[in-house]
Amino acid sequence: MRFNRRILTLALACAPLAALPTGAWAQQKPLVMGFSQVGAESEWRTANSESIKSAAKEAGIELKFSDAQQKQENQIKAIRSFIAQKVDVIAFSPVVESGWEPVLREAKAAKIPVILTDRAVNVKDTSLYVTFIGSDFVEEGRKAGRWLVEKMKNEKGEVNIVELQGTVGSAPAIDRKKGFEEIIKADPKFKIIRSQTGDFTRAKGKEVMEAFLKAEGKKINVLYAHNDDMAIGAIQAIEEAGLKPAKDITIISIDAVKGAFEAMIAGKLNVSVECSPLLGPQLMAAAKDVKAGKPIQKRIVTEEGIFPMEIAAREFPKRKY
Ligand code: GYE
Repeated sequence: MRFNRRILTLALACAPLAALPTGAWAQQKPLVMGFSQVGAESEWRTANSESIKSAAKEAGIELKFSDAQQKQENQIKAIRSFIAQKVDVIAFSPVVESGWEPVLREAKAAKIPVILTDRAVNVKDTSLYVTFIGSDFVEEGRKAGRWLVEKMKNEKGEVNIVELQGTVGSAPAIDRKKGFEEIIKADPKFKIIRSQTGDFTRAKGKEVMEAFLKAEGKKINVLYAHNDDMAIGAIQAIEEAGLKPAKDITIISIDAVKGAFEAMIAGKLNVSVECSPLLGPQLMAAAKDVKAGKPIQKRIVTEEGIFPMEIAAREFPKRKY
């Protein structure tokens, strides 16, 4: 009898809690996000990871962060592990565009929403992700192209361009090439004489530029690099070949990270098109909205500008990455 009464007292004490609506319970638990990052290949990526980590902290979101070292298989493994751990939201920056359907279908079957950030995927069924937050890479390529067309408008002869592409099959490499070509093809004097991947890294950028210089030498008028790190590596190769970067060879790159500003201020890089890595706050806001069942835009585009060397010193103190 005494035993029963105890149980009864306990049950009564717990009753007010049990009566709370489930939504209120859910709000007390921190939202858990599994994030699969591409790697640590560039200054841009370092700033991006930093932005995501600090924004998660700020938003009170528990972040499970996984670095894929530029390998799709590692990203697929990480996403599967997030599904097994039953996280609330999965976010990732896909290293390449294709090959994501199976794992995204697994996430969907587990009812875990997926947010894409930075890079896009190429899937037929767009219900496999809730939104894509990031830059318009085709437009970045166009900005690079427009800058070059303007700079070379009085040039009568051929303009020989070498191109350092980003990671093969990645959205920024595909789109930055496309946007740039779309603009320069209007004038046949522009010719891309060599184009190869430098995998978005300084080391590869330098190595490939060395090969370009060996093959083409003084014929090269312009270098178009899909990111600043590859341009910075290439600048070293150009100097080692006894040429003057930004003078003998006009250099255009993308990202506008601090390293690019330093190169512009030193007179070694002509222009960098901005690509903002500070996607963390938007990502966390989107995750909260998705979890709260609020409607969310399918595409959230980052706004960005372009910085020629002439204004680099003035802009540098304002830069956040
Ligand atoms: O431009 C490059 C990085 O996906 C936009 O990846 C990103 C690119 C960025 O490695 O520096």
